[in-house]
Amino acid sequence: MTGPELAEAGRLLAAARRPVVFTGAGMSAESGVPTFRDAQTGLWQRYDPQELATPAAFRADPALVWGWYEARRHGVLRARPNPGHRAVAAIQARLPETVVITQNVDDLHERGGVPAPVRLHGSLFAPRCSACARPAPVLSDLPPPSDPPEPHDGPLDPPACGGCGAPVRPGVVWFGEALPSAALDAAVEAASGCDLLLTVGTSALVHPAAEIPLVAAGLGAPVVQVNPVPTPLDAICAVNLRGPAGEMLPALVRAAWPDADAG
Ligand code: BV8
Ligand code: ZN
Repeated sequence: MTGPELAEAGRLLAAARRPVVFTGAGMSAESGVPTFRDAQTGLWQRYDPQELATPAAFRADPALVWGWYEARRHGVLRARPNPGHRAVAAIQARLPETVVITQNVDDLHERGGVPAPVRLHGSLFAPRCSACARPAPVLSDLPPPSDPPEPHDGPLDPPACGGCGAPVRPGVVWFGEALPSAALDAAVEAASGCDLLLTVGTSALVHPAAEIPLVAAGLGAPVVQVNPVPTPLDAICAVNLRGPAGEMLPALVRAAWPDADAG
């Protein structure tokens, strides 16, 4: 995509000093990490992700839910950051006040050069005890990603907490659970003070995360969306870049800073 949209988005980015980059599952789609909209594979296709990602599902069948998260963690370990992740890092390198806010539980922003994104929904790499919240070791039975193991695809008993013996759970936010208040506060603060919000690869259907772009727009900051399809955010966007993040974000960085290396 060239044309007026990209030029306008590039102008807005070049003029920004405190941008927010807000990302969803589409950010990692080109890295091979399925989005929540994508059909699940294997055993998991029988389940609705929004049902599996709940405290009730874990209570009912800990091995099923732990197995699902281990399968997703294996998938992320085999994945690589895509040019979109690197372009986000290039924006932050150019504009140090950039705040990256993600709904994703993969670690591809960090591996793509953004050391500390604001994580609204937790991480696949921060397991903790489901009873006493004691952090649990990330299973290091996995060899380095260079030689990824056979994908795990089935129920798996969660390990027991080293402190109280209760089942360990994934360090993610499940539906019906509150977001970590520090992360939510940091996200609202960044969106309230930003001079541009870039929303990338989100369907903006899950709350309260979906309200972050509205906070920025409500305070007059321009919003630029990167998504191959329309979303509920279209109406508040100054520019809609209709395409995949891995192509649109490097093109946007080049449009803003023609001399820049888009990462
Ligand atoms: C809570 C971690 C209360 C786990 C996740 C208000 C209105 C309506 C409902 C609610 C509301 N407030 C609360 C609710 C209930 C619920 C909710 O929002 N339900 C929705 C479904 C209606 N919210 C909650 O339960 C939240 N908690 O409210 O607690 C409370 C409060 C105080 C005290 C106690 C309790 C918790 C929500 C968090 C749940 N956890 N993830 C896990 O990952 O397993 S949410 C999870 O789903 C993701 O993190 C993400 O947020 C969401 C998926 O959305 P996206 O990331 O946008 O991905 P999606 O697949 O939908 O879309 C992908 C997009 O990318 C598409 O648009 C596609 O076109 C695009 N795309 C595809 N390829 C590309 C691309 N874009 C660019 N490039 C590409 N290549
Ligand atoms: Zn414990």
